[in-house]
Amino acid sequence: MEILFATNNAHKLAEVSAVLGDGYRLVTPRDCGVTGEIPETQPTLEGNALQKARYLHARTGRNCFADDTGLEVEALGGAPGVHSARYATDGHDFAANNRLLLRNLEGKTNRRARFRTVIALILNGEEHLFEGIVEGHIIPAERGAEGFGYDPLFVPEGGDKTFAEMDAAEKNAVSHRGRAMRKLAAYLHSIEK
Ligand code: ITT
Repeated sequence: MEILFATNNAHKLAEVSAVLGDGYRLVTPRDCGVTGEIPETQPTLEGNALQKARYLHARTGRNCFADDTGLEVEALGGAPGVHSARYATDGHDFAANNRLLLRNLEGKTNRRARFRTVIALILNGEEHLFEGIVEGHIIPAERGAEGFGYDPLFVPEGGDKTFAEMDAAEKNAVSHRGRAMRKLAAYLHSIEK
């Protein structure tokens, strides 16, 4: 089956295709002639995931899905949350976002945080949502060079490596996106039977 994934983030694409496996051919917005930013202007992850999927579905008519992810830090009242991409600046400046996060957590003993992903799937015109959450904590300085975004600062519960110290398979096994994607993959498998 061919399915369109509404992302411009190459790291996400690699993580997601590893979970879906060989039975699915993932195509990108660029492959379908849709270039530029896909709007994500809603106040929730659910709203943004649906907005991105609907935007692409309206332009291509294809089966598609989109993911929106936020880092929710307990001591910051759930921030940066839905604003995770543009926490420090207008663009996707991962280094600046990480610096601001560390600055805002200075002196705080509660470092608990979680990543939450919502995936919106539009399949044969019907919408479905899948959620994945991973609990963990924010460490005081970046560690590791894999992954992207806040990965160098996030240690998932039950281990001591950051996501940026894991390869894609290790991260997918416990991550927010891996969890949401396995729900999506199980749904696709169930309807193909
Ligand atoms: P697309 O919208 O093109 O898919 P994006 O990078 O904007 O890519 P999101 O809106 O879902 O993706 O994510 C918002 C931000 O959250 C993103 O820019 C990263 O800083 C952070 N983020 C998302 N997933 C992450 C992950 O698995 N690990 C670390 N940080 C992540």
